[in-house]
Amino acid sequence: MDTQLRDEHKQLLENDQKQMLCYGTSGFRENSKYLKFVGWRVGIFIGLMSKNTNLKLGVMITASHNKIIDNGFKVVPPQGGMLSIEEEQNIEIFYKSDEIVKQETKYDNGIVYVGRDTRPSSDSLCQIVLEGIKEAGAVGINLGIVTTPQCAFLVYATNLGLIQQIESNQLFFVEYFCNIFLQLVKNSIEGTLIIDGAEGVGGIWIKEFQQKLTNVLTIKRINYGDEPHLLNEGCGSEFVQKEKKLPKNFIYDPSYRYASLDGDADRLVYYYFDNNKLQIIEGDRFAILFAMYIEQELKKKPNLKLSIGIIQTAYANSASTKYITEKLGIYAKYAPTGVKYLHRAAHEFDIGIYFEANGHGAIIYKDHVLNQLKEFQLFELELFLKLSNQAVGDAIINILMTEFLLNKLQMNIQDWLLIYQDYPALSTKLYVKNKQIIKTNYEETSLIEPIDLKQKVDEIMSKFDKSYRTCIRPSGTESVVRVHSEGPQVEIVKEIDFRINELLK
Ligand code: 16G
Ligand code: ZN
Repeated sequence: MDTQLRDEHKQLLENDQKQMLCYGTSGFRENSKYLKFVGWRVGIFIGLMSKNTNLKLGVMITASHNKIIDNGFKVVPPQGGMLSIEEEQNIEIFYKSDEIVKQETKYDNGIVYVGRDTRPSSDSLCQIVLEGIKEAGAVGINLGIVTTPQCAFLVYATNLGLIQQIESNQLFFVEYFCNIFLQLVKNSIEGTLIIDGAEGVGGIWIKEFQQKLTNVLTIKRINYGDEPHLLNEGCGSEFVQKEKKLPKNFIYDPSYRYASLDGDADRLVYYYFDNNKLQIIEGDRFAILFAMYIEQELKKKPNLKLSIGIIQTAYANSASTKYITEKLGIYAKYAPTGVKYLHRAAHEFDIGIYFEANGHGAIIYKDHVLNQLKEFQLFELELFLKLSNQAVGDAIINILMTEFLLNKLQMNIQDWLLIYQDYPALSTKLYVKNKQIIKTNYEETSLIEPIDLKQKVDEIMSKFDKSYRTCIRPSGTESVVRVHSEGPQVEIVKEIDFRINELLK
């Protein structure tokens, strides 16, 4: 079976003049027609990994906000989060190797949970992953259609012993978080929240939350997955945030709050629409809202010393970074684009808050934090942190945290937008043949190679005030180079963007 699948795979790639796949920013991701063999090898690899560690692992089958024809595999390590760099390299080597060398595993048993999104290819890819797991002599458990953060949380919770048998406990995720939310929010929250589910899995699972929370939170769902063939089309967070357009089936009411999820429910944006103007709450503002409340609570107990850090990427609006460091007095740090880098960097703090501008994000905290909060009688903050999904950034859970805070701080979306004003910014992309020649520093804030390009960029930038910046980086998901420029005046930002794009052509 292995040889046959591998030969088929290689032939297919050769016909289309494609290279073997890489385990990239968000796992293996490609057009689903290339993924059968990949899924089989991923299954074997993870089965063996579970048998070597005696821990439960997970695989999520999704291509998130990408086209419906695409799909992918994201491996969920025992503690949630992402694989280490070494493990990523190992899985890629394992997939690329000509033959599987039989190996003795440390333990006889292994368990792997497999979740999938609503894509048409997801079911058959799930079956092939399960076969791979079986081939490795481990047990594969089919979680069915779940969100990416739900899959990660179930793996995390089962390894912690919070949950015994996932098979008979599909709703554990919903019950666990609704239970905490209902302890936090006693009275009903005013207004209506419209959630755009991107016609994907998030829209489906929101229904469970909607029913359980009906006494405290009024949710209306749009694009909730009854038209799964329209996944991410004209709806969802990627569409709203990148195109700066309202999702299909939008229901206008100036008193409503709006939120959009992406195709696997790990990204979230909120927005406000009035007078024909759409104003979007991106990741930076979630980080600030969460941090403001945490700071406010911790200030009540000056003897409680906890380190807090906010992790952003080079795409964060500089006005947000300025607000975090100057107004909130919180340490802000950049990590490279991609959840895995932010998640890792956030672990350096007692309480680490990370968000990408595109709406991926979470609060993660060290083990001792909850006990300390209890000791200092900060019970509400303890509950708030417990509400955050520790396994990975979670759009649905971040909605609950946001709804609690807006209500608690008596803020509406306009107030949230008024906390600070974004600098005008422009993000553009340019199709290039060889994006790999572009190298940046670790934070992706400045260009390192090619040297002559760097010199030209520096020359352009030297003509403008220091408050203007531009970053150029190769995309990890497309054959493009991305340019992000910002500064106080929109006309100048446009000029910078134009000149940089000309250089790259
Ligand atoms: C992936 C990443 C996302 C990142 C995006 C950048 C995960 C789960 N997803 O979707 O965090 O923002 O790539 O794309 O890590 P780019 O490299 O094309 O700009
Ligand atoms: Zn996603």
